[in-house]
Amino acid sequence: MPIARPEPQNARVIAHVDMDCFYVQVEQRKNPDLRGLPTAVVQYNSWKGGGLIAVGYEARKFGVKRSMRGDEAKRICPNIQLIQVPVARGKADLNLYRNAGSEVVSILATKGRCERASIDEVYLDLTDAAEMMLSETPPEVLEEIDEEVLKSHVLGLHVEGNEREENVREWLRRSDADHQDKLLACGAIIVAQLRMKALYETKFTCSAGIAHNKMLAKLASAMHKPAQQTVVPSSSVKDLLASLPVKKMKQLGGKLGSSLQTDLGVNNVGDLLQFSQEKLQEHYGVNTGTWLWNISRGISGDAVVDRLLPKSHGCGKTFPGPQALKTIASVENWVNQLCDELSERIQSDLDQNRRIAHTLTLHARAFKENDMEPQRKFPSKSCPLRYGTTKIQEDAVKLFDSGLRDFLGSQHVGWGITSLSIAASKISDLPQGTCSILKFLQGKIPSSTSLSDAGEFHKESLPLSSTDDVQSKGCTVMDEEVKHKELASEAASNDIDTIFQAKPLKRIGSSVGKTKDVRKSSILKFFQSSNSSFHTMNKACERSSLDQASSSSFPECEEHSDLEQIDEQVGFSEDRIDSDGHHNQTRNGYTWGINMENIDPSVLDELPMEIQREIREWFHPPKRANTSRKGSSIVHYFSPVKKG
Ligand code: DCP
Repeated sequence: MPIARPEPQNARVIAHVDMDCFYVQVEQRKNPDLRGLPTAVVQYNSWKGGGLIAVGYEARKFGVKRSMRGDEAKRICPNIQLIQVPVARGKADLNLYRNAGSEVVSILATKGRCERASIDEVYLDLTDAAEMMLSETPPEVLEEIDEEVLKSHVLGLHVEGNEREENVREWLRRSDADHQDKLLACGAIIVAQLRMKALYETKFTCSAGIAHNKMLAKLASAMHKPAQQTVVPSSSVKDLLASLPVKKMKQLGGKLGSSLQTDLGVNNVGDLLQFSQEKLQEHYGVNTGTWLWNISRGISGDAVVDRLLPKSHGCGKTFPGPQALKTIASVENWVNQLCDELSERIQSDLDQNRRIAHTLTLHARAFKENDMEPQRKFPSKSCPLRYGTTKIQEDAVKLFDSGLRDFLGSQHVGWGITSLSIAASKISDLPQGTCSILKFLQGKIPSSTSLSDAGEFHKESLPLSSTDDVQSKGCTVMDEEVKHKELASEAASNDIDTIFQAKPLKRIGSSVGKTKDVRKSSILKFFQSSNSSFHTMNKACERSSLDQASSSSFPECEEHSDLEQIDEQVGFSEDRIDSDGHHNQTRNGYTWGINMENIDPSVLDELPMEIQREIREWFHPPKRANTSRKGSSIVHYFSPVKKG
């Protein structure tokens, strides 16, 4: 649902930058012989020559379109070069394109806040850079204006033939322009520079829109392609929207746009101007009504969010017609392959960006034979995400089983799956507070641990890997180079099991090459020294069998329609009386016997919320036993084996 946000008071300069025929450009960079030739990238499925997913501009001249299949494209453009998308695990592998997109993003992000909106497009907030240019070197004092800037399209600017560039130059340098237009002129210069830099460094061209908000910038970037840019002065907004079909507007492509057409007779966005805000609110509610009123005037306050990385990772596969999956074994096979890819991607996100995904979701499309309730959909299912391919696979299969049970209900009929996808979402940065936790632990841990060694502790809070030779960091100030290495190395760890295997760690900085038994500096060690009953867990950890620990627990499913039923299947926590008569809460069968009073509460405050909640519950169990199951991530961080 669109959200109505007023424009901020001060004028902004926002750019939307979109790569041109992106996958084709990536393939042409890989194989320069393709440059200049009509080219398209086709999907993995080779039926009728494969579906076209990207079409180069040379091929577009022949009428080749994305909706076509390869055979049809060949008919209308016999010389077309059809490049199959790379394949891994029996499906399209987009890593090549993702990485190419990241190359461009890293250049575009140098001039202001940057939001990566998709694999090949970003929004930039260039307000500060434009204001600075305006105060230091406004366009009117520039002796030279780059040709690329002069090729800009300025909406509403009257241009004629050869005078085009001259007219643009004049517009850019107008001393009598208002502040908003002057800012846009600076934005146009900055964006042209960024596009040139991207071309020079990556060999990719892109197109851009420059306006006062995201909505207008996005509309503008698509107006002149490839390798061009379009500026939207405020004075041109009314004309732009007057002739813009509603379906072309983001958020109006679906039901809302159809309703505007059929119920209100609105075909172009500008037609909305005839309706009062109250009238639109009456029809569509206060928020959507206000949003419609706003957009018809070019008002949109959405901020450019500082995000260079995707909000979630997902991968899927369709199985159309006869390819539908009809057995559990075939579904599991595909779920495993998808999980394999997902696991690799979230691991690389962790390694490179120190980000952890918290939720695993499985979506599917399905049908039943002789369906009596054709409208019943296969429910999407979610559970907390555990790192490690095997665990993700196990959980995803269980999510599928659960979804299938709900989908079939009491019916015993044949079924088929026509699409499967899994996603890792709720991605957050690794907690920052580990440094002071380390310092705290430092004080608690006797023996050889010195301040300079504190760096090793932080690893315990990560989903870690089985890298033998992992570098670690100190938690005080590091120089940039060290930080850089640290990101790669620290995150090279991907599975908590490793930590419990006491692998030697190699440090960087002053103590390079020094090795250390990680158990000596482990959070577990601290817990152990606090209370000997922790022994059970530590032993379990050393056996390093997170997989075993979790193998019997059903992942907690969050299904958006039927939670209760899932809860019955979750065997996650129970209260037990131990042999000494102590009341210990157990999780998956292992025992915690630590006194909450021994832990500085401020230290717990630095752990992720869900872990804090869980730890606190362990020590102060709620009256009802089974309430600590949701998002019990510490189990996923530190999962030991079941108590024998
Ligand atoms: N893509 C895809 N499947 C689709 C649409 C797009 O796999 N249905 C991929 C291929 C595109 C890339 O995403 O190259 C970016 O999509 P765009 O919609 O931005 O289109 P292009 O960049 O290919 O062309 P344009 O120059 O028109 O933006």
